[in-house]
Amino acid sequence: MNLTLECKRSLNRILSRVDLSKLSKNDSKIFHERLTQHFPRLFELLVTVYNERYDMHYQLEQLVQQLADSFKARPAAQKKKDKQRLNNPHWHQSEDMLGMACYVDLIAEDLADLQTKIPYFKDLGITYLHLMPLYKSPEGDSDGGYAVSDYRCVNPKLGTVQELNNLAKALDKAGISLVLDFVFNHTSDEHEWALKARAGDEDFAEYYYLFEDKSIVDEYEKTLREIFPQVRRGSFTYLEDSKKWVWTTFNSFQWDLNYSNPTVFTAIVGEMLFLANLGCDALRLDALAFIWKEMGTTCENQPKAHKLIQAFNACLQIAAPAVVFKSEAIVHPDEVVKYIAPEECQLSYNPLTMALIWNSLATRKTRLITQSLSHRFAINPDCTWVNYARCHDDIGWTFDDGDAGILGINGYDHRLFLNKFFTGQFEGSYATGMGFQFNPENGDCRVCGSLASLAGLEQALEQQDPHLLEMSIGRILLIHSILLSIGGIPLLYAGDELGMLNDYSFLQDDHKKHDSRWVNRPAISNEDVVLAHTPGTVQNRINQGIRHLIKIRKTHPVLGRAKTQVIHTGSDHLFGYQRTHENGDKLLVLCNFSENEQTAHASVFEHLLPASQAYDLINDEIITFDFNLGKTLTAYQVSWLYVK
Ligand code: OTU
Repeated sequence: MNLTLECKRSLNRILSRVDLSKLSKNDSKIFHERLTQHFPRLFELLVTVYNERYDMHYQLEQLVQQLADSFKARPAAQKKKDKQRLNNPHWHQSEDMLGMACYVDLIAEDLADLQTKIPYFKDLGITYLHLMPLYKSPEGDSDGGYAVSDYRCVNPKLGTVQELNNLAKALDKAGISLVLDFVFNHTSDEHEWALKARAGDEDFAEYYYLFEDKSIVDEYEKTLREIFPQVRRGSFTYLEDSKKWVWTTFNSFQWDLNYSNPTVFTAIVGEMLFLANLGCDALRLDALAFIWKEMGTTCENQPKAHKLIQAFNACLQIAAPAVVFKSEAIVHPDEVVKYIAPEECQLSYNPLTMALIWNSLATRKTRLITQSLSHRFAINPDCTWVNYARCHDDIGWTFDDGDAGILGINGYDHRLFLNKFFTGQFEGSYATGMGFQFNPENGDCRVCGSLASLAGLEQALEQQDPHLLEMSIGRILLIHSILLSIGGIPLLYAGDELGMLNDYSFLQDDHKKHDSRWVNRPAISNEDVVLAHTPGTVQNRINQGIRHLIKIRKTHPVLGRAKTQVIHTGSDHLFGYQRTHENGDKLLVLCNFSENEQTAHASVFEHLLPASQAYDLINDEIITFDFNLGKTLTAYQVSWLYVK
């Protein structure tokens, strides 16, 4: 098939039928240019996914109309940003970038009040703010907002769309990019589409996966992984009223959207562009691994899921190119990287580095992080990792069993150990965490807990033991030092910069007590902030330590858009990497993952040759290389050795 010819014909036909009259002359010119550039890709992708659908060409027409309408509705300020970002596609790689994720109502009263926190964000250096889902969602349990009842309506408890708009403007003025969730794998069962489907509307029934025949459900179940086995076994929920099974990968009130129906794709593009037009800079693609289902497979990371995400990306390039996608694929590392490309997701969470940092903290060994990241850290140079240690979710141990196997580590057994260690069930463990979604069938489990509690601060404070305190502070700063220096956007989870501990109050809340992820979603009060700003407190040492590292990052381009190479340190307890900027600047990073003094082999200095001295950015001193002794680091010490 001659795609280009067919594509041209298709576009011409579409253009003769859609109504572009509402676009201004200039907008019309831009829209046509972008269509010419991106329609061929979009066409090819949608033909691949929907070639068997009788209504595919009708849907294409609807889609182009949707793109034109959304572009028309795009505020002038956003259009201006489109231009700027197209001229500066690497904006997310700057050393100035620093992210934070927070819940609006756990850090402020509501959206209006959040504006009063902007000075705090600015003072810390935040330039990228992910506000956890703030859309209309069911009362009671809404999976922390990840069950969306209306993408175009802000949760009334948090405010209004107008207030969100105002906030977006204020953040923009403060140089902070706004990141919003694009929860497109599922809607809540209270979304208008779901309500209509439930009421028997045939068109809307096709928006979801509804089955009367249990044997189809059983057939799918054979190869599916259970994501929330403690919510309900399997991935389907029986609807008593309509006597049907509905696909619910997560909670029973989160209905998976049926993307095999192209109407769903078009409808969701409309919702996506509505969010883009609110003035956000990035959309976090929630649970993107699950959007395509194929019987006989795990229904995760399917090739057509990638095609669809690329198609969404093409739509964004046409109607809102300032916005980038962030992939939330918390899956096997081989699969994580498949979502990362300028044409798919420009940003991605880095779940492997996250898991391996915690792993090294538990084992005090760096063999697995070194072995894994030496061949897995590099991604497309136009794309950016989002490096995090904690977020609102659980921790899953998504390292590769092959990488572990090379080192003689049995992946399955090792995960059991990590779960025990971080839930404090392993003798000598310093961590205070909780299990999440234990699966009795395979023993699988994930871990929850705040960064500080998992790093030992909770236990140290309970025992009032100065040595344990020192060690936990050391771990907390070590973790942040890696996020801030390894390459990518460091993403702090609000409260971690204040040393916040686990919050057990969720156990008293009927809507939350079954979901231990709430233990790591503490409300942040002014007292917490004051404590962290009071000299002499543990929290202050953590806060000051993190701020010191942030300052260094922001003033050294080698910590921004620069290459990362993991190195061998000659010690099983030290992790090291080198950053190289195109201006010639180099940085050698060494981190000690143990409570004891450790020495890196002198060969690490070779990465900085021909220099014979480097500037220790953290300690603010010049160090001369000792080619006989190497470099010794104290417990949990980190060295950032910089050569201009
Ligand atoms: C995401 O996470 C969100 O981050 C969660 O907060 C939501 O509950 C969920 O989607 C549903 O919207 O299962 O435990 O990559 O790890 O997508 C977290 C696979 C989750 C999953 C991830 C999901």
